[in-house]
Amino acid sequence: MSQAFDAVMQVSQTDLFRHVLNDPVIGSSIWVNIGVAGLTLLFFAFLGRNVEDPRGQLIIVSAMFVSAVSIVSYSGLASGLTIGILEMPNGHALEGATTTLSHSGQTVEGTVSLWGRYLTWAFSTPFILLSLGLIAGSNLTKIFTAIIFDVGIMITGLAAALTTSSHMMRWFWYAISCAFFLVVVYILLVQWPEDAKAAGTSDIFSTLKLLTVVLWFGYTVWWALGNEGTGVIASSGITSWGYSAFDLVAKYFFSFLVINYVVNNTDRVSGGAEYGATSEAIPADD
Ligand code: RET
Repeated sequence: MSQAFDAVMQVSQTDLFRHVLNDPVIGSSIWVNIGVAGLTLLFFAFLGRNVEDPRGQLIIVSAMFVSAVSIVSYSGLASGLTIGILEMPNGHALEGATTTLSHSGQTVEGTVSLWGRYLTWAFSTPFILLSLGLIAGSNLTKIFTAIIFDVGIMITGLAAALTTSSHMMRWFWYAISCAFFLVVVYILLVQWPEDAKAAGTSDIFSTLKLLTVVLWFGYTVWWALGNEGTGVIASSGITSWGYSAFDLVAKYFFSFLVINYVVNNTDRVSGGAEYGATSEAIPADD
């Protein structure tokens, strides 16, 4: 009787908050990143403190914002606000799966989805691309194109994760997301390297490009393997740690490389003191 009651129990936000806090694997995958994001943000502010060039500052602020969004993203997950327990549709590997809440021992139907990640990637990854596009010296059209398709990747990825009506529709969303991803890959591998050559930033751009393309494919494959995809990795904790590990390199190490480059090569990325000015006057630099 009590078993049957547990299985249909509604899971509250408080339950999810406590579940995360008490599950060492999911919990650490979230809380570690809040700490690292905060520390990197302070470190980056320190590192970039003497850059006065407006275009250089724009690249630095853009890279720093990735860490700022990360704190928000992981706080959403830690608080249980952007987590759900989803019952997967017929045909999904985790159809009929149950989750035992770590704080109460109660068993509920469904698998844990950390869907807030996909939502917040829509706000963090555009700034990765903005800093890359600016370093490559690309034009507004290409930067805009990369960013809107990138937002498209994340929102359709969110749709794939949240769809519970049909197994096929989950993968249909996934396919749309991958199509958008190919547009971004094309810009990264074909368009921006040429721009970077012209801008004299090929050396750093090649490193950042490689890091980005390899890791972003990593996220894509990980989704397909994880508890929301084929379920080859059925544990939501391990799935979450995969993304958290990718994040350490794709966000913080990436931003470090960007900011460190700008600090040491400000003249290469400079657009002059009037860059972006909105009137004849040159704005004060502090
Ligand atoms: C999803 C699933 C649907 C198909 C594709 C995906 C790609 C995700 C990527 C994420 C990159 C995230 C980063 C986060 C750092 O803040 C949504 C997993 C193509 C490329 C860099």
